[in-house]
Amino acid sequence: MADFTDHSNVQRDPAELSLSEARAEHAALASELEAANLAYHRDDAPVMDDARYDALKRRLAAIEAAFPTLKTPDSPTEQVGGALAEGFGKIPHVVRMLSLENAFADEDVDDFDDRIRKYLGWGAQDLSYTAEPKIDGLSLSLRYENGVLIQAATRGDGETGENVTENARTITDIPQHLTGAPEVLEVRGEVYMSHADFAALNARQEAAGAKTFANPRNAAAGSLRQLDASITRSRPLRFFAYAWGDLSQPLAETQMGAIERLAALGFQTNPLTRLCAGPEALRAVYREIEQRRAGLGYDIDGVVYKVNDLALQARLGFRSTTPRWAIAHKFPAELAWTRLEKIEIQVGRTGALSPVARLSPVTVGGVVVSNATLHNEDYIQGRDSKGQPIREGRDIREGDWVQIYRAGDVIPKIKDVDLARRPGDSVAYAFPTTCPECGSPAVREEGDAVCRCSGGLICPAQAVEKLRHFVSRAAFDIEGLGAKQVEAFFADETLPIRTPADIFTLATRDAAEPLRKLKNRDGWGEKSVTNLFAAIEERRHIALNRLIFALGIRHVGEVAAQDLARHFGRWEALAETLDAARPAALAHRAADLAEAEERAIALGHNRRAKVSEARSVAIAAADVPRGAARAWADLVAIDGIGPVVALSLSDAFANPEERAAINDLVGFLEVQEFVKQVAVASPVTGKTVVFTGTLEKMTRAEAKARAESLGAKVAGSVSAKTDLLVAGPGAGSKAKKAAELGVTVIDEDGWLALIEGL
Ligand code: 3BA
Repeated sequence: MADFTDHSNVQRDPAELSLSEARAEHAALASELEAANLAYHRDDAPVMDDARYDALKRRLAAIEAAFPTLKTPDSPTEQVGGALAEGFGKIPHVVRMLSLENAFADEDVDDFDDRIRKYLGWGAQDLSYTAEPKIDGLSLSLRYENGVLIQAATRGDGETGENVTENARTITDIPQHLTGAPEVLEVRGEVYMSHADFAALNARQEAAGAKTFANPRNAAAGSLRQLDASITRSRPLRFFAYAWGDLSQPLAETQMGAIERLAALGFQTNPLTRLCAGPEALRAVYREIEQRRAGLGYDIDGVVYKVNDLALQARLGFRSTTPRWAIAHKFPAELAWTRLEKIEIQVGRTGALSPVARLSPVTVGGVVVSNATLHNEDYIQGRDSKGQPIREGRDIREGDWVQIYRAGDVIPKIKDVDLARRPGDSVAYAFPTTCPECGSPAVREEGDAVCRCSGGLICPAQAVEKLRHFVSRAAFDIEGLGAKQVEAFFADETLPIRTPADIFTLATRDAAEPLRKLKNRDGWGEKSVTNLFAAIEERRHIALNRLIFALGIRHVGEVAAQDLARHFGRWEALAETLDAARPAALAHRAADLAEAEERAIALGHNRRAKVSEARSVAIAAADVPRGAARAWADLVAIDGIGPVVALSLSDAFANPEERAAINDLVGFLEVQEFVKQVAVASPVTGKTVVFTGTLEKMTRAEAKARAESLGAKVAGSVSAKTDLLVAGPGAGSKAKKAAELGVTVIDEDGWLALIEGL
């Protein structure tokens, strides 16, 4: 991450400051950080994003390094990153709490309907949806057993939430007892605060000299997450039910029916929930709800559409974290004008140079915004990725007045620039040609919108971002070693962590006990250090997919990592295949380059330099050994792994520094073989299945997703490894080959019978 602050004046080297200047800046920074800490931890109302927080803290540390007398025990640099929300127990969700995919444009609604029809192989048949306001609150899952409320949990990360049972019991909309409910019933919905209650609460808070809340959502979150339930009781929270989790018996056959059932059981359900026959009707409800928005008396931020038929919902299932059968159509984001003070460059994990606009702080939709993304060089210049003008071609410069918007929880963006207010002496922004962090050349490859630092692990920004990624939740997820801590370790002189492998030598690094070195540093105490070492030790055993994801290789996300782990099973198998495939990977790149050049030449562009590069790579890779070709074919045949991912992996493994870091790391680990996560052991678990011919009761996509969710591996072609061929009408060569190899062949009905009831 880049080292910056968005103080409007250019930052001076701390060594050049006088003591009184340093003291003044130190005091200002310290108070800003303290306010941010309180806002974040106590009020659940962040006033700045992590990047800015970190930058301010680093500036403070730099000043303290130059003026050690300013470093007092109560300095924010002496405080631990951020006390986590302690005090609430954790509750694993029996049924995961998913997220909602967002739609912004009317066309997205048609796409949603199209995608569903395609997935289900649904022609012009009726397909109805529900539409309901999207409440801007926080999700809560309530567990009832034999009609008695026994547990309430926040969403958390979707897998595990916080136990807020005592607090939920104080909410009058939440029944403590139900009559006629299934034995087990988890009701899910949104906790929120009405506008009137919010205003009254803030008035009371103000009169009592207590802090006020920025918006109803923050007030609701802050009120629900009180360790003292009597405080929650005094806060007027409400609850709308709209979904469910674990169930001993279905609630109904349709979404609408289920909502009606929840209402009959005594829950508040949203009165604007409507049944719609298709996208056109959905858009009509969207406009109706949008019109009534201001008069509702509570905040909503869009309309949620869901497939009405629950059997279809089940068939559609979900993709990684979002159901295929639901979408949130968000209202247009709020806009605000402010001055762009400075354009700064952040360097990401894969070296991408991302321009960020440092703004004069402005409130957009209840949140103070002081940064916005500028995407890339073209975006600043007023062009999109295809070279078409955006903002009618207007560029963005330092000192410009820009219009900011926030869509959902994402980073604020810039919508427009006001040329009438552009200062006379302004100059076009010159995108850097070297990495601002390490000075290495920044290169932009043919067809890539992004300019990248070529420094690799030499670049401190890339190295630290890789580490942050390495410890992230879906990667190594080491308790007590989050992004903030790992950054502090990266900068540390006595006991540094510069590479992932360093994490695993931390406890035994040198003769002088690391415990003593760590203790009293950054708020570490004896207990937290011991816990940290234990947590690291625990992670020496790591799942293969987590390890692959943790390496932070470009294009290798959680899903690709899972696909690779499922295919190779063992780390060694992956590494061996990648090594073997290297010559073929290079040949693939050469062919790609040559093809791009041919196209360029055909278009009359002069690209001699590039052509010769392509040639030299092609020559280097001329005779691809048979084994390499086979390994490459093995790699790109994996479902979900295309040449882009395969090449990126190959490059990472072939890069000497990167490979050394990977090997060092793996040397400390015991990589577990990939285990398929299947809810039920099925007759197809671990089997390799091939679908061929026409399927009549489901689409290929659905068949594949279903087979995989049952633990099967779906392949595209029949080989000796195939266990089962599902052949529909028109099956040709694959059926023949299966017969030759003695592979079991069944038809679609046979397949459905096999997996029935699972
Ligand atoms: N419906 C939020 N998720 C929602 C059940 C699905 C869902 C929501 C919704 C996933 C609202 C994501 C968190 C979550 C319960 C998972 C709604 C609203 N439906 N009406 C489709 O009004 N905010 N949020 N909550 N399960």
